[in-house]
This record gives sequence, C-alpha cells and structure tokens, in this order.
Amino acid sequence: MTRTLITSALPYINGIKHLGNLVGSQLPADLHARYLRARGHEVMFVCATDEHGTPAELAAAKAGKPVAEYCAEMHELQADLARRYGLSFDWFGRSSSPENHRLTQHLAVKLWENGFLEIRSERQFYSVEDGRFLPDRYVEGTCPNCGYERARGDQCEECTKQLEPTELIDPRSAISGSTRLELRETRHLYLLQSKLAGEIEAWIDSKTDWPQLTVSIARKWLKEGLRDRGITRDLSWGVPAQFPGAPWEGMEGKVFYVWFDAPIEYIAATAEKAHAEGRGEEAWRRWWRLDEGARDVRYIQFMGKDNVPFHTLSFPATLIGSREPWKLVDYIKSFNYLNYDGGQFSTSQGRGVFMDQALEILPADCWRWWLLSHAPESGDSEFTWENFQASVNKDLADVLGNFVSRVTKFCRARFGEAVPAGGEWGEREKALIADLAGRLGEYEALMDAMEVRKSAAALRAIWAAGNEYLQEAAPWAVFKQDPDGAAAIIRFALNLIPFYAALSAPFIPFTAERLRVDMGIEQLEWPQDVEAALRLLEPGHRFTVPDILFRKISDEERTEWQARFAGRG
Ligand code: B3M
Ligand code: ZN
Repeated sequence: MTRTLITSALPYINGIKHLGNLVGSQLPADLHARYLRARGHEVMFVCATDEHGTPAELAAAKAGKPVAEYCAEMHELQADLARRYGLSFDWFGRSSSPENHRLTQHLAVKLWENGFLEIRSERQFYSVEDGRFLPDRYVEGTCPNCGYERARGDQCEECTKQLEPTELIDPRSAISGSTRLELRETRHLYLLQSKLAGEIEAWIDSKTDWPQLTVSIARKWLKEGLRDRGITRDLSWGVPAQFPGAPWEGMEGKVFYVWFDAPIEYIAATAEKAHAEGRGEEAWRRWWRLDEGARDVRYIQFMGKDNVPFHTLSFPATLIGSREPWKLVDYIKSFNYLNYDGGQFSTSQGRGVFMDQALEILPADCWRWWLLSHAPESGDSEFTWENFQASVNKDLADVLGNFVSRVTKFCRARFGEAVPAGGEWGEREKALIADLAGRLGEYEALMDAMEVRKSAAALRAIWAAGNEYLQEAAPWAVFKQDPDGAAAIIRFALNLIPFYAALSAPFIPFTAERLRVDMGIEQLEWPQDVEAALRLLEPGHRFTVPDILFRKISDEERTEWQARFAGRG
C-alpha cells in the first residue's frame, strides 16, 4: 500500500481567507487526500496556520491585541472554518508550536555546521517615525520588475518576484506610511543558497513529471541566479534566532524569517499530531525521514503560484543543506489566481466572498463544487455570480439532486421505501454498466493526475448518464403495463445513488454523507467493479427519501449577493 504525504500551503494567520485562497491550495489538497483515502491509501494530510512574521504582527496591531493572543484566536477561527468546509486535515497545526521552534532551530544549526549559514552585516530600512527597523512587509513600494505600486518588501504579489525591501521604488512604511526611511546597519544570518544552486537545479531537473506552471516558475528564478538570503529579522514575534546551543552569537532580539520557519512547519505539524496523540517520535519520522521509512512515501504539495519559488528553491535548500535525510517533495501542484467578478478579491476593500460569508448563504458543498470545477489550473479563472448560479442550479440541483429525488420519490410512491424485487436487468442496464466502467476509469485517471477541473467534468458526466438512463427507461411509463419491469429499473437507479455518493465524496463530502445515511448503508466503498457495486442494495433494503439535496439559486438572490459582496472600492 502506498503512503502519501499531502501538504497544503499554510494560510497566513492574518484574517479569514477568501475563496481564491481556498481553491489555491487547501481545497484541492483535500480533494486529493479524500480521493486517495477512498482508494485505500494511507494518507497524512497536514496543514497549519502560518503565524509568524510581519503579517501576524501587523494584523495583531490593527486588532489591538497582543500578537500571541491574536494568533491563538485566529487559529481557532480558521480551524473551525476548515471543519465547516470539510477540509479533512489529519492535523491542522500552528507554526508557532514548540515543535516548530525546535525543528527550525535544529535545521539552522545544521546549515551553519555545513557552511551554508553565515552572519552578514547589511543596511536595512529604519523608519525614523516608527522608531524601528522595517523588515519585509513593513515596507511597501513600487515593484522594480513589473511596476505594481503596492508591492511588498518580500515579494510582489502581481508578478511573484521575490524582493528585498531595498529594491522597491518609492519605499514607505506599511505601519505609518512614512517615507522618512534611513538605511541603518544590522547583522543577520544569511542562507547561502548560491552554494546550493547546483544541487537544487539538478534536483529540479530530475522532476520530469512536474506540471508546467510549477517548473516554469522554478526555472525562471533559477535562471536569475539563486541569491543568498537573510533568514533572520529584527522582530520580536517568531522563532528566536539566539537560543541555548546556538553556534553563533549576537542574534539577540532577532527571530527567523517567516518564510524560513513556515515550510518547516509541514514537518513540525506532523510531529505535533504524534505528540498530541501520545505517540513516539517514529510516528512522524516515518513520513519525513528517509532513513526511518519515508522512502516509501510519495509527497505532494499544493499551493498558489506565488508560493512556488519558496517551495522549489528555498525550502529544498534548507533541507538539502542540512545534509540530513529529509523527505523532499515529489510533486508540486500549483494554481493560478481566482479573480472575482471582473477584478481581484481584495481583503482591504472587502471585495469578493470570504470563507465565513460564503457559508452564511449556502452550504459548503455548493462552494466546494463550484470552486473545484472551476479551479484556476491552466490560467487564472474568474468567479461570477451568473456562472456560480448556473453551476449550482444545473450540475448540483438539476443533474445530481433531481436524479436522486425522482428515483427515491417514484419508488416510495409505487413500491414503498425499500428496494423493490422483481424483473431483470436487460440490454439498457448492461450498456450503462459498460459505459460507467469506462467513465469510472477515466475519472480515476484524472483524479490520479490531479486534473481537478477535468475530474469534475468527468464526475458530472457520470451523474448525467444516470439521468439519461432514467429518461429513456421511463419507469413511470413502464409501470402501467409492467410493474416488474419498472421495479428492475428502479432497483438499478437506486443503486446508482450510493455509487454516485462514493465517487462524489471527494468533491461534495457532506452530500455524500447524507446520501449514505438516507440510503441506509454502513460505509461508502469505492467501486472496484461497477456491476457488483450496482448490486449493493438488495431487494428489501430500506432507505429514506432524502430531503432536497440542493436548492436552486434564484435570480433575486444572485443580484442581492452580487451587490452585497461588491466591496467598498
Ligand atoms: N502563508 C503564503 C500564503 O498564504 C504563506 C504560505 C506558507 S506555505 C509554507 O500565500
Ligand atoms: Zn512585480
């Protein structure tokens, strides 16, 4: 049995994420984790809140709370939202955990011992008005690469380029907006990535099956030359850079850079789980240490395209430079951006739908379905209310919902709430079984390949095949002359419901679970053999007619929501 390690990029702690964030990493990661578990794989799916660095400090200051308290509250909020979206993390950790502190400091020491870390003196922005150094996001300005005017000191969101604050044109303080910035001397630990460039390039070259988007971003930044990067900051919140046993001196009052410790949290989160469950170190090390079992692990990461440089270059540099046998990622599935109704989602302007608001208006499965079936894979994609309405009303309500409702209600009216005996399956059923077997194979191949949109389309086609069958077989007409013939049709159609529920569970887990309960079965099983799967519910098996699965979105609602989420901009 294959073991698969799945990580989703860690959502920043600074506020509730919008739907674009959700579809860029956590949701497709969940889809894959659910699918592989259903196929019998052992899966370790971890995520966490990314709690350090300037985003956390800035947000806590804005909320008027001590940063530790702010992070603890926001973690609970994000964990609760994750549950309500059915994100099936095996562990949802915190990058501020003791495990991550220990592991981050451990890896830094190893890098130092191997000659990949050194102390350098650099000149950094100091804001006279704010009375402090301004690392990373504390500085904003114009991107030297693309001209975007609100680029942050660590990275331009627009063109994904990793930046140094001093590269920004017209720099200003993100705290006060002040442009009275001075360059002052400060000492930091530097990760000598340039020394590792050859090894990283060879490693990326070996990844011949990586998706185009991932490889092109990685290569672009490799070509520019892998630069040495400061991995400490003049901040108080984070993993302390000076600690007992550190082989260097003079790093008091500094912490590790958030992008240094955040990916290490993937490992630390797995350790948090082991510790919380009272299990030994081997429980997490078998996933992460090649010398302790991780050679059998396939490791897949999910993330938005802006995170790719850190995962293809910086994090591998940390692990490779440690000269310890850590598991490196095998496959990176990256996503483009989801835009919102002709523009971008904007947290500051309240534009677009955020995770908490979405659930106020419709159940999680509607969002999961739309987002996954429109995942921004081949290019950026766009959320529009028209498209969302059409998708929910057609795919979910008309195709899947209507099928379930017609079949179960007709059965109840003619035969009662139990699978009817009588009649035999004929050519039509045989043909559909063969058709479904082919479609199932295609669906599995697409899911294996993490082709999210295409998988959704394949699943929708499987639902539609049931509708067409019902339409052609027309049990309501057959019933008048041949009740046994109608019973055979309905027995077949009823059996399609658990079959659909099993296949749909990775996309719409809440609906699948309702169907499981209403159809009176113990556990949804992934079909090995379509014919056998369609004989699961035997004559006499009792079920309950499900309540309406998906209600349709009216034009009035659509217009109302469009106005409500248009933002203040
Ligand atoms: N928190 C950035 C983001 O949410 C960052 C990802 C960390 S993954 C280790 O886009
Ligand atoms: Zn840019």
